[in-house]
Amino acid sequence: MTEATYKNILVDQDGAIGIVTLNRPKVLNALSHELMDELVAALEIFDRDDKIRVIILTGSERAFAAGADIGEMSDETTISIMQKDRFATWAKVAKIKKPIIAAVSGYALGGGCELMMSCDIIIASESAQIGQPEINIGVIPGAGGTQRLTRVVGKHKAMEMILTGRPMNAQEAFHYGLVVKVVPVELYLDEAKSLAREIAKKSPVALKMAKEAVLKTFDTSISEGLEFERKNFYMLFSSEDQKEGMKAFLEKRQPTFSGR
Ligand code: DAK
Repeated sequence: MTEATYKNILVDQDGAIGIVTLNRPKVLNALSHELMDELVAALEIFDRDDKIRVIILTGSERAFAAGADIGEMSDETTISIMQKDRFATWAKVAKIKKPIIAAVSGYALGGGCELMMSCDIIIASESAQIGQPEINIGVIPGAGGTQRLTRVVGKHKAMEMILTGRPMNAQEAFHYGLVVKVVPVELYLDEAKSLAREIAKKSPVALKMAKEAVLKTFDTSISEGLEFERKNFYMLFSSEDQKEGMKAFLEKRQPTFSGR
């Protein structure tokens, strides 16, 4: 799959920032199989591209994504949905090694919320509506919602959201630590880009090690996590970026990180 063949997403580059925009406006960016295949392909290309240091994932002002494509799912059976194993594709988003910032406006529902939570930092516009409404169509979250949402907002809020299907607005999402900043609608992408530019100045090797260590929190004990962190910390002392970063500090100048 190449950029020229994408039908459901747009890809763009702004300096060291790779931008993927979900683009199925007629169905509020419903996450069809084809869209997810394209999204994973685009993210993996950016992940391998040395010129890209940070990725932004966004949608439109009206919708980040209103969920998996219900039309595609409605006739599935237990066996057919298991055999398709779409989860394997979704799981690849969480395996991207570079930082991903989600710039979210409008609806981020169901799979849209789950996709957003697979990203590393979330910036929201004031219009964001974030939730897991699957209960309203007779199912439950299937791409990580019960686990990732609960770990961020806590058991009781997650239960309220998942059992009622009611979304939270941007301010609530900020209050619960799901999004790091809420800005007026016209600014959410600029805000994400400004954050991405700040992060893109850091050592790409250190960013990768830091992301990996933070994510480790979610599937390990504190002692194993601390050990993992320590090993990544030690490993960075074999990078040129560590030498450059510390030398630049001592020489009172800005570092230039090569990613080696
Ligand atoms: N799928 C397909 N089409 C959708 C859609 C969706 N999720 N959401 C909206 N659309 C379509 C609508 O059908 C409508 O199409 P037309 O009628 O114009 O042809 C168009 O987008 C505009 O939507 P509305 O007319 O409904 O617009 P409103 O402003 O009135 O309402 C809304 C916006 C977001 C409140 C409403 O559209 C809505 O409730 N949408 C569904 C939200 C939802 O239930 N989302 C959760 C879906 S379940 C898994 C991976 C992922 C998942 C599960 C497993 N594995 C890897 C195992 C995820 C599951 C889900 O996300």
